[in-house]
Amino acid sequence: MLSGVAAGSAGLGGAELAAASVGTSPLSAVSSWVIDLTPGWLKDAVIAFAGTGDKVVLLIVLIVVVTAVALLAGLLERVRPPWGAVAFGVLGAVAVVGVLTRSGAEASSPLPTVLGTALAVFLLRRFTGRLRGADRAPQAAAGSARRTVLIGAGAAAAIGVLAALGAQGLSASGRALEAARRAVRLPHPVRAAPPIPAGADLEVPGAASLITDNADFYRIDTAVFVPNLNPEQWRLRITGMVEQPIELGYADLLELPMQESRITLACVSNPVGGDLISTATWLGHPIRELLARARPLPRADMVLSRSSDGFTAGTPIEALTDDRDALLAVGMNGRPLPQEHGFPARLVVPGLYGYVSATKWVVELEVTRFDRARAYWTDRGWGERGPIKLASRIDVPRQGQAVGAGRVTVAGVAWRQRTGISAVQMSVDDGPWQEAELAAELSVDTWRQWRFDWDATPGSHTLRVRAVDADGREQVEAEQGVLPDGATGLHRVRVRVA
Ligand SMILES: Nc1nc2c(c(=O)[nH]1)N[C@H]1C(S)=C(S)[C@@H](COP(=O)(O)O)O[C@H]1N2
Ligand SMILES: [Mo]
Repeated sequence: MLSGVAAGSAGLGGAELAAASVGTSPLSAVSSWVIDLTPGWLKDAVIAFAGTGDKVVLLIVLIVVVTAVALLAGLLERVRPPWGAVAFGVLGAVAVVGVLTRSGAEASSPLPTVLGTALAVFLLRRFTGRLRGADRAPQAAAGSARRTVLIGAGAAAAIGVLAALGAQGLSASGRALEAARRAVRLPHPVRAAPPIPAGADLEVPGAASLITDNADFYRIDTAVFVPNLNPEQWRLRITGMVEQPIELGYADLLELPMQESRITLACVSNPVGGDLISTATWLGHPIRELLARARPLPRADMVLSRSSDGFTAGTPIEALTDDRDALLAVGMNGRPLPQEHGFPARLVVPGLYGYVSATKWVVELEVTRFDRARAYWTDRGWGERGPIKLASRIDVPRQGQAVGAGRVTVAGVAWRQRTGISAVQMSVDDGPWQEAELAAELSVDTWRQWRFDWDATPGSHTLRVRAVDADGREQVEAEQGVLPDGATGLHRVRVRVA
């Protein structure tokens, strides 16, 4: 069994190391393959249990499966050769299929997997062959032969694990890419975001800051390993139902007039009171202008944006062409997009949940129709259109927090992108709704801070918040889960007052 695990570990480590310079990493390809194949209910269960640690869970499951196969291969090869080698061959073949199903796969993509499998088979046969030899040898020689195998296998296992761990950091393309990203000089916007007005940021300690730092911005995507897109090779194609397909590179994009917008991005999977929502100052070129150059056919009603790793989002074409200024973004809070947020370019569309609009690592905009094309999540039970729902959240005090009696500041955010917020109200222990103080509005596409001075009396209390949008519509109180098109219900927080 040790022979099997050692050979498997060395094979996997070798494959990951090889993938740092050529082809595709089998771990990354198989994990995204598994994500695509996982049924929606299971995915939801894993996310409910592990949250954004879902990918760590997946990697652990993969490693457990590989280890189990390796243990079995070791046993089999010892007693029934060559069935252990066959087991590794099957595992390798499955991984090759996984690699080849990824979008953009080439003939060289499975090379690391093939090399790793060959290494694993070679080491397995070598170790178990030695052990069989030891069975026939005189006792003293047998003991020393077994020790040699033990040391060799231990070393192979350790080197394999180190190689697999180090491969990501060693990846030449990864390091070169981060250097290229840092070297990017973003153009100045022709339309800069107005300065933040006084009174827009209430700066209540513990409450969400008005603009989220890049490092704190929520991250949601199906990518187990962040795609590495070299800006020199990156191309965006506008295809499908257009009179004039167009294509542009990163340098071309940076020459185009840029605009700055403060937009609050939200995930449809954000539960009531959740933190899958953040705000940044985005720098980008209006997608409307690019589409105008491509001249969409009048019957087209959707743009299917596609990322380099095969993710797709279906956005109503009017949301990309109307005056909301949907952006092909290159900058986030004054920096080139961080790799996890879509470098070199992504879409940011005010008013729509990310899964139908905010494609990161975008490489294609296919102009099409809702009755012809389906996007990644709409194929998995989520709504076809995803307008962001009116919602509000209490940031301070936190659930379960103990506070002193007397004046307590309750504060948070409310949002209804495209429309704006006209009021936020607070209710204590299901009592009457009272008006909270609203911060100044940055834009209708940005969340709005609010605060409420609460005269807290000793005991346990429940605070509830609700918002009213600028059209006078009240936030929906009926509770609905995030599936299929975003949660509704009021955020409530229980606090203890001493
Ligand atoms: N390529 C790609 N883009 C993607 C996704 C993805 O899985 N892959 N997820 C979308 C979803 S569901 C959301 S909510 C936003 C999140 O963007 P962020 O990670 O920058 O916050 O990205 C969108 N863009
Ligand atoms: Mo999302």
